Amino acid sequence: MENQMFCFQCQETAKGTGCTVRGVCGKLPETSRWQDLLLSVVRGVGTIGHALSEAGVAYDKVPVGDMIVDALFTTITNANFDDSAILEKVDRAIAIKKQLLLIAKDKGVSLPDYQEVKWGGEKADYRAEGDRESILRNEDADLRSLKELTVLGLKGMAAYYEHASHLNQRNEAIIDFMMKALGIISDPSADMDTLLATVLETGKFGVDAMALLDKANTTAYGNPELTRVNIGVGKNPGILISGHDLRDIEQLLQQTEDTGIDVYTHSEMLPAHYYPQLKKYKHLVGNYGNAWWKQKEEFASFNGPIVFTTNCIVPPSPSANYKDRVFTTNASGYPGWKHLKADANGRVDFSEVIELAKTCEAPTEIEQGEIVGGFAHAQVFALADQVVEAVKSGAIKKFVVMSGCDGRMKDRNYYTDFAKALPKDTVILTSGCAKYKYNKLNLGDINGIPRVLDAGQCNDSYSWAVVALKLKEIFGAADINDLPIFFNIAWYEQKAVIVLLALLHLGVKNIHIGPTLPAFVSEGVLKVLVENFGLGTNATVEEDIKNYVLA
Ligand code: SF4
Ligand code: SF3
Repeated sequence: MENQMFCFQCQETAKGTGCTVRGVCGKLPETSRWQDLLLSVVRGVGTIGHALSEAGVAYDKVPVGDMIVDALFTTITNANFDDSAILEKVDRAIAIKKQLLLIAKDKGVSLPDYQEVKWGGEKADYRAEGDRESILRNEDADLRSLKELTVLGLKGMAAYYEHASHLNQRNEAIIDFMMKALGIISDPSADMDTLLATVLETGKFGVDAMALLDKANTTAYGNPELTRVNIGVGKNPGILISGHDLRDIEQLLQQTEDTGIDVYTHSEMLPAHYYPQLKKYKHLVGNYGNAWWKQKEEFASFNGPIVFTTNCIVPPSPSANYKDRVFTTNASGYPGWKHLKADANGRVDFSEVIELAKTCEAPTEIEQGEIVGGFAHAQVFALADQVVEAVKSGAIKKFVVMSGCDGRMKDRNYYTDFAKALPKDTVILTSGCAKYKYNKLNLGDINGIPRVLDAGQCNDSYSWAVVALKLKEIFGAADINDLPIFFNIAWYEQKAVIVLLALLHLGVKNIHIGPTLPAFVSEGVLKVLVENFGLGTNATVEEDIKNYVLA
């Protein structure tokens, strides 16, 4: 049977090869087509924008960059299922493309003759162009793999860039690179060497994007600090906020102050509690639930409104009792859920959410206790003497970086079992929603240093790179790979792809990613990654502990 769609960008892809009928995530073929179309237009915009820059033609890059970033982010796994919202973005991208084409014509800049550049953007052609764009247009598996590694890395980079831009931190060099890379992957004649170099350069700009977001978050909200987060509930009605956008939670906290409504974080929003300028709000009372994939049960028992500021959205079942109380912001969207659009100053009006919350019951308690986090680079540096002493005395023998994503597949129990089986002289360094596999296990501490150090969201994996570089300096190691650190990373969506490429750029070797290797890494490309970077995947808990922790 002919494919209805083709998508293989996430770890849960059908049969480990690609979703061809509908997404395991719930993405329908029509939505997939419009996402493909959006990516095609964005590749055209990137190609033209890059050609203009190369020719030294100045133009206003901010709206172009913001559009590219939003479009890439929109196509990330589980972010946006709303066809009409995606098609609006297509229209906007085409309008920008036309403006750039006019500038190129006016300035006499010659453009490559790729289909993405030539296509005129007629509405009647949307369907055909969306179908043409399919990932399978690249017939050579290795070339396709490198092109996809690049664009999936760009999606993750775009997500981080967008959060930073909401806090008024932008970086033209990152946008320039995005456009250059979009141009390279549009070129039908791009060869392996060029594409491999582009993948690696994507990692470099991934580091820059994470550093930019780190600067944006810490400038606005202070450095994350050791924090105990309540996982029980209070008596007031609550609003649950999920996703990664700190500017949104700040605005929600400001607008709910003195209203009698409490605010709870869900999944990747948990680290908001670690920032001094967010934790100061008394009505930010706790974290409700777990990682994204448990949302169906958890949203049902939360009883109040839910706000998604980014992925990961799980489509609700038709009988879900919470369907009428979910809202989205930024690049996220779902048909039938109200989208709250920021105004020109970036202000999001949450009054409708707040009024709805006032009519809802308080959340039903699903657990009690607390979790500890806030170990981003500044907090770890504050503990540096203690950490160095523990390493020197042999109290800490190994650090295991277990950052990344969580997911619903059973083989992810590996990570819980692995955390439990680790010797007591090891410390887990985590970030991203992967932590929910072991952050409630009470794994204890080593001389007062908790055995699970949570830096924050997936982008805060950046902190572990900064900490590793600092340890290298302190211990006078010649190479980052000489440190007693093992990278055993769980992945699900494309933000994990940019984190991986960033780590490769920083020279980290022998990273393990699991629970399975990406379908978009072809055999040929895997061989290159294994030979040059020692990339591997997880085996059994016992084998991995023996070979990489005790070794
Ligand atoms: Fe399939 Fe993942 Fe793509 Fe969804 S995002 S369609 S689950 S590969
Ligand atoms: Fe999680 Fe989606 Fe990847 Fe940010 S919220 S890490 S999966």
